[in-house]
Amino acid sequence: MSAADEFASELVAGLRATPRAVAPKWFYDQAGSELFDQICELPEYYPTRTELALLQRHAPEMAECIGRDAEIVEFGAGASRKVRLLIEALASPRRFVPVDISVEHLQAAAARLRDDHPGLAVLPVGGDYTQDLALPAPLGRRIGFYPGSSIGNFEPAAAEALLRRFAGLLQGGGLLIGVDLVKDPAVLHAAYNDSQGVTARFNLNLLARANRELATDFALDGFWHSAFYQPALRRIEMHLVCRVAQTVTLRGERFAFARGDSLHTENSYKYTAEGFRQLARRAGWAPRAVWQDPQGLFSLHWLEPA
Ligand code: AVI
Repeated sequence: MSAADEFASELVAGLRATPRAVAPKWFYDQAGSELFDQICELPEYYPTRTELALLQRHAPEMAECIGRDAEIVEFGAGASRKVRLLIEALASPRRFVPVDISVEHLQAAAARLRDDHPGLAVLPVGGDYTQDLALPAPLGRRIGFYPGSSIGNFEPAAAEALLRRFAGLLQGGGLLIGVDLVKDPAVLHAAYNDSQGVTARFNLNLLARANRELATDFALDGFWHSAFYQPALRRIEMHLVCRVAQTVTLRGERFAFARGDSLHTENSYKYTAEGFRQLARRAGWAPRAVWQDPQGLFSLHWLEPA
């Protein structure tokens, strides 16, 4: 199935469902990936800078956990900014394999990395790490890197399944994973409702992408971005809420939106460090070191196969 057919069939299923929902992986076309890179620079969006600071500060300890001659596989590599700090701290990494669904973005980031590290073998793999993913035969011990708390974008049961999948793909190697922490809801609210409206544009790009790729006719200014924290579930929810009633056609099927109807586009779960370690244990990992910033905003976990 082509990527467009897959997007169409998931969007049709999501629009038929009650409540309406679509997986956040569809945010990341070229425009969405660029908007996400802008989110990472926002003053309100603390996860990126906090995780970068943790990597800057603790990369030598992380490199010690990883060991020599490792092959690093980054899941959802995007701009591959964070892995640079790790690569610089590692002793003779064998190869870097960035995996991402947004292929153009991936290729551009891989080219930049090759320019900056001429001695490093970089082999980008375009694909969806939540589906069957064909990785090249490993060159040495394989270690996973999954920063950014993307694990938080999965329901806990799906997060557990993904951690198991990673264990299979890594063939006995460890996993370094970034996890956003439970905190003051006001800090979370600001991070997903930035004053420049970048997160709103990122959310709305999903509909713009559908219009571009699937020839749907969403009236973009007829939807607004809504993001709020659900304390009982420890998650941020993002929605696109209809403000002007409209009917949208997708692959010959018509979907009516009344004012106030919502399309749920993303969950972003937050964990306590211990809560995440328990999840990792259920997925067959043995949690080892944890690094956290002094304010307790974000964490990085080193997991080994149990
Ligand atoms: C990629 N992911 C971890 C981001 C998050 O914080 O859940 C995506 C995002 N959505 C809105 N802002 C950032």
